[in-house]
Amino acid sequence: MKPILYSSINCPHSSKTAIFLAEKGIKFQRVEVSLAKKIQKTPEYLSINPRGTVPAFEDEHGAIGDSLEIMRYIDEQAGEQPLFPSDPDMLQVALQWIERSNTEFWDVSHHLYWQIIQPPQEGADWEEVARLKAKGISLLQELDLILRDQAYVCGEFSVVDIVLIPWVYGYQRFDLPEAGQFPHLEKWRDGLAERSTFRENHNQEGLPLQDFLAQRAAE
Ligand SMILES: N[C@@H](CCC(=O)N[C@@H](CS)C(=O)NCC(=O)O)C(=O)O
Repeated sequence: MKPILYSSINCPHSSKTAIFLAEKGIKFQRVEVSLAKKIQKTPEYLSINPRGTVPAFEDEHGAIGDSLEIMRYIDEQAGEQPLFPSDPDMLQVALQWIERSNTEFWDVSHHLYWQIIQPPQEGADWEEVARLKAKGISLLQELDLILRDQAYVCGEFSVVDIVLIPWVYGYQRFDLPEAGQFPHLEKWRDGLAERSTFRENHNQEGLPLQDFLAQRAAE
């Protein structure tokens, strides 16, 4: 069977997983699980991923419902070029970056979204916005310093670059960073955004789940 990525447009975990699969040369079908319509909590989807989240990946061996688990599985299965570092110390560094991307980078993006793009009825809390932006700037500054001396976050292109790009790229919606503030980071970000794996897989929408299931039942 052709592998399936169950994902949702604008979901960073889905985007990074799709980019990772493409970088590993996996040809997959993308199926859209609309979060707005709460499709992730329907019995049909829960039977694929009982966690009720996207992304999930399915191949002839079964389904996996977590982005890190999917990426580790694929890295072992496919492609000649591993994207997780093989050196044990470097692997720990990479796993720490993945953890930080899921916590610190996520935190800034998530809360700025709910302050600026979908503000509460009483209006944005501008002190909170300033605090979140300052946190975002310090994270970007940290990356800019690393990228001053090397092309990629762990030296070689790796899973860490892939997991960070949806956040760093997404921060631009909040005018982070300001133009010219972090030249090394901007070069890295623009370079990654030029890769076809990024352009073809970041924030993409798949075939709606119901249509996909109907099509599969008819085969
Ligand atoms: N640890 C999970 C987190 C996935 C996650 O939080 N996905 C969000 C969308 S970006 C989701 O499915 N939210 C819907 C929900 O929790 O109901 C992973 O990395 O795959």
